Amino acid sequence: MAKLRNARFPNRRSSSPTPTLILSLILVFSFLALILLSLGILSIPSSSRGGESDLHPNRSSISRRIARSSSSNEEGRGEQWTEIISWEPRASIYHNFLSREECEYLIELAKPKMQKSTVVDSATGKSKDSRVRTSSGTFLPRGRDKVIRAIEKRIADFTFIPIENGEGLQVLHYEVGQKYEPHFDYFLDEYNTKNGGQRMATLLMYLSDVEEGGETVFPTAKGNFSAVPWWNELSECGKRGLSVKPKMGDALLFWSMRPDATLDESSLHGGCPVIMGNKWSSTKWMRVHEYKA
Ligand SMILES: O=C(O)CCC(=O)C(=O)O
Repeated sequence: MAKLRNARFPNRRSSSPTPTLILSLILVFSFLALILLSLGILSIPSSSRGGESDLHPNRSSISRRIARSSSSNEEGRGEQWTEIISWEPRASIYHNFLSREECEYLIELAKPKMQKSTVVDSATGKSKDSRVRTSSGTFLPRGRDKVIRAIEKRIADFTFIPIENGEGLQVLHYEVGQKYEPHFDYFLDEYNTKNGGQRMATLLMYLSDVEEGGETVFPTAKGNFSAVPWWNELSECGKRGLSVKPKMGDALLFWSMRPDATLDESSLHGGCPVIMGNKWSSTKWMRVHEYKA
């Protein structure tokens, strides 16, 4: 009987792993996990609402995400990198911020609603027609749909300014000869700062390339602006300051306020006349406080 029992339930000591073996295996796996963590191949999931829905991810998570999408191109946006172009005003370009599909989507959404652009009357704070701004445009409400929500989330991640502080996206269209003379984005009247306070920063996203002209120019930027690599490609207007040539998908971020919250006059900027082609862009103005959309 005893023999039979032994046959059905073989001797544990001879075939099951010993405590020393189990301990060694745990040690080896822990060691491997530590190596993978230190190489960044493995990551510990964040406990904060799934990570992606955070409004304020830290810098390393952004750079990891950028690095990941640039290597696998998983979002169809091409290689992404940022470039500081000026400290006065504080301005940088985020290359390939939007995909071609996102650019085309915004244009198609805006097209049926385009109206002649207006400017703010600094005496009354109300919108008025003006010869300084000859483009056409329309606003797309904040959080309007999934695509816009994804873009607005990306803007918040890049700028560290909460989605709630942003105005709706404005889509602009400039035809040949159309322009926006140099101006400030901040307000000098009380009427326009009641909702959300002052405009602190602007993100200009280029939805199309422009064959000639149409640069965004900062005429009072400090620094040697003729040193930019694209100097020879600029129009006469573009050579009047630090200029950015529109390139589909690129985004230009600049700050209208300094870190000490004073208004930065070097943020004066304008859209040069388009000489050849069409210019489509989208502007996100960001306020100091929540902007009630
Ligand atoms: O189109 C541009 O390059 C400039 C646009 C602009 O100045 C604005 O939207 O405030």
